[in-house]
Order: sequence, then structure tokens, then C-alpha cells
Amino acid sequence: MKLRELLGYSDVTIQCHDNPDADSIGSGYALYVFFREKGKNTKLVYSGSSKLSKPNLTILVKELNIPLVYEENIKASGLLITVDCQYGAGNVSKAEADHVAIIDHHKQEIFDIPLTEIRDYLGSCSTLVWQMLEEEGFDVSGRRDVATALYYGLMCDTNNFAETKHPADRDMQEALPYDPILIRRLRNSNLTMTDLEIAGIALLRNSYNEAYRYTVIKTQPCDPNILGFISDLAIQVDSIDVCVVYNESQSGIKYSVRSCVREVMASELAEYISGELGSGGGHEDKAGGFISRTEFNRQYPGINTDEYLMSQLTKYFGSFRVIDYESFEPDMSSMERYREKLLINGYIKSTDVFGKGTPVIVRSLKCDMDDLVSDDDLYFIIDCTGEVSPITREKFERGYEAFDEPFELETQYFPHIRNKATGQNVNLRPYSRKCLLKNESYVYAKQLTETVKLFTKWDRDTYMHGKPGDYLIISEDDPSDIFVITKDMFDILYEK
Ligand SMILES: [Mn+2]
Repeated sequence: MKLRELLGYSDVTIQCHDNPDADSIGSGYALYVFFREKGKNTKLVYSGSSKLSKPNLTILVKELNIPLVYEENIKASGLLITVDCQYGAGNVSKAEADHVAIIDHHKQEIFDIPLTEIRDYLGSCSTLVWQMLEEEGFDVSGRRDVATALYYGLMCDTNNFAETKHPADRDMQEALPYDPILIRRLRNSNLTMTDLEIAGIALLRNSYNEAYRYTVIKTQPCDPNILGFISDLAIQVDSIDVCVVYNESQSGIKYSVRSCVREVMASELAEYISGELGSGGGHEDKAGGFISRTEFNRQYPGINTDEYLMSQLTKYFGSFRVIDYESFEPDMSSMERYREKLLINGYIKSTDVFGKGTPVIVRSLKCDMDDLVSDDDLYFIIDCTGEVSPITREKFERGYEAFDEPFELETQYFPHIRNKATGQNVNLRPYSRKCLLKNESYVYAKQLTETVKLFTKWDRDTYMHGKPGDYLIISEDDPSDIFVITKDMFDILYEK
């Protein structure tokens, strides 16, 4: 759904979820400004049993003049848009409305509203609204109040950016010209005395598993920042390798994950914990997630959350095998030989984007590549999954045939390149052209029968994650080059 599809209504009501948080208010406000500028009669409202009282949110609303109104019974003429929540779900009072749209970043649980835009891979609804505004050519950088509201929305939903999930979250964080003085003030007023007490009480008890060295800590309902704070503290304990801190509300279970061992990436564990019940993600060491109450009750009626988390964690730790390329001795007799298909890739000369000698970061769906400097010798290859790898000009010319046609790719995130000196962030799409591998190459492969965490020679700190059914691959030219690839990608990239 595009915002321009919603411009046929002259009245637009934007509804935050009950007990609205900074993300709901921030994304709602940005939409409010957009529809106002389009000449619509616009309202920003919320409902529910309690009115806004948290000090940081009160300051946010007051300082940015956000016209957020509490209404006990919301009646929307024209169009109603629910932000950071889904019309009909448990965490938002059902308004009276003839036409409804949904803009949200939680797992989809309402399926009967055609006007819906949900990107559950994003860390905040603010990021989603920012993307939608950019798609409309709306210049957020010209509106400091909107920029600050969106920035604070992402900041609060990701524990001070520690748990951002997607490269687009980081793009927005870096791009918005927010007001640093207000953000500083908000950062220092987000807890109440009660929150402090809740943190203290939560620290008194934890459920510890000695075998796997993980702990689970429950807090009473409180500001989500507390979850990050407690887990940052707990992970410093010598006997704790992994911790999960959570609390429960009407709408679901919110949790933070921390890990200090290389065998467990917090982002992957956060995703594992939510499974099909919600969504989770973040970084290697810090991550978070959310489980929907409705989904949880449907699948685990009567199960206590602590019990669920402990059993998920124990199941998780018992579910994988660690392989390190250095000590791995593959059984070649169980592997078969495949040929790499000659597929169209994209390539870019770094100096086509920024002048020679510019320090750059290249960002793809999977990671940021830092410590690069644009140079006549530096090229990039983009494969059909949207992943980028640097290559020298000499290797490129030897290995690839280059074409002048543009390289097209359907992807959730096309790689970006960022000038470290100026902060300018450029989408690589218009710069990429087609190329083709010149020579055939072969690999040995076999399907995995168990979950595997593979440390490759390219990255000693983070593992590749393989599930049963995925493929373990060894390059014929270089047997120390071992990697894992999903079944779908394997079928695309290789043939017998
Ligand atoms: Mn949110």
C-alpha cells in the first residue's frame, strides 16, 4: 500500500494503539503532518483505559506540539489509519469507522483489511512511515519536528538503537536531522521512580540454567528501556553467557536478549524465541523481540511465560552443532559435485559513486562493510540475493564479463554506499550494471540433517546458520572455503 492510495478521503483519523508509546506517537505524528500538508482534515487520536502520563511522552507531545487527543470512543468519518498496531487487534480500542487502513511493523494478525502495509522486519513503525514518506517524495529532512519524533520512535522501540533489526533502521537513524537537545532531555526523563523500583525488584530473582549458562528474568510492566538495562547488567555476570529479560502486557510479551558467546548470536536467538508467535531480531550481542498475546494464548493456552521461555531456550541450546572450518573434516564420500550456474550479477566501480580516496561503508541486508576507501582498484559485486562483496579490479576483469545494461533486482533492501566523511548515503541501484562469471566453478555439497552453526575462514566472530534441508558446501578449488546456503538459493545457484 502506498500513502498516495489514501488521498481520496478528505477526513483522516490516525489512531495510535492504547497506552501509546513513542513509536506509535512518532509515526502517527509524521503521518498527521503528511495528510495535513495534503490538505486533509486530519486528527491524531488514541483511546483505552489510561491517559498518557509517562514524563518523556508528555514532554515529547508538548515540545513538538503534537496534537494528540484522547477519545474514549473514537468515531472516524472518512478514513481511519491505525499506526504501530492493527485494527481489531487486542492492543487497540476498536473505533467506529467505515474505511480502515493499517500501518504497522508487528507480525500480521489481522487479515481482512485490504488497505494494509506491514513490514515486520523493521525495528519500528517510525522506520516504516519514514520509508513510505520517502516513497511519496515527502522531504522529512526539512521538518525537524517530524525527524525528531521518528528518531525517538525508533530509539525507544530498539532500546536506544541497540536492537535495530534492519539496514533501513540504521539508514533512518543516520539520516534524520533530529533535535539533539530535546532527545537528550527525553533520554533523561524516560523512567519514573516506579520503574526504578521495578528494576530493583526484578534483579532479586532469576531463573538460571547451569548446563547452558543462560538466565531468564521477569520484570513487572515497565518502560521497555528497563529490559535493556537489566540485560546489559546481567550479561556482565561471569556465569551468565546468555540472558533474556521480559515483561508482559495485555498485547504480549516484550523481551531483550543479550549474548557474550560467539556460538549464540542474540539476533538469531531473539528470532528463535518468537518463532511464529511474533518477531525478533537485532545484533550479534544485543537483540529483542515481541510475542503477540493472541498468538501465544492460541498455541500455548495455560502455559506460564517463564516456563515457555525456559523450555524454548533449553530446546534452542540442544538444537545445534558448531562447525569450525579449521577443525572440520568433511566426509567427502557423502557429498556430491555440483556446478555453479552462470548467473547475472551486478557490479559497481566504487569511484562511479564517490571520488577517489573517499572513506565509505557499504551496507547490505546482512551487514555493514566498513574500512573501505573508494579507489580505481575497488569494485563491488552484488549477487542475486542482494549481498555485496568487494573485489579488486584485476580479479574482476579476469573473472567476469562486464556489460553496460543496468542490473535489476527485486529485493527488500538494495545495497547502499555511505560517504563516511559527509554522511551522504547513496542507493547503489542506479550505479549497478550486469556482469557474468567467465569460468565454470564446482563445489561439493550435501543437505544438512541438523541445525549447524558454521564458522568460516572469512569471519571468525559470527557464524553462518544452517537449518535441516539447507546445504553445506565446499569449494572444489579451495577446500577450506566452506559455507552454508538455503535450499531455495541452492536450487537457484547450482546444478548437478
Ligand atoms: Mn513499535
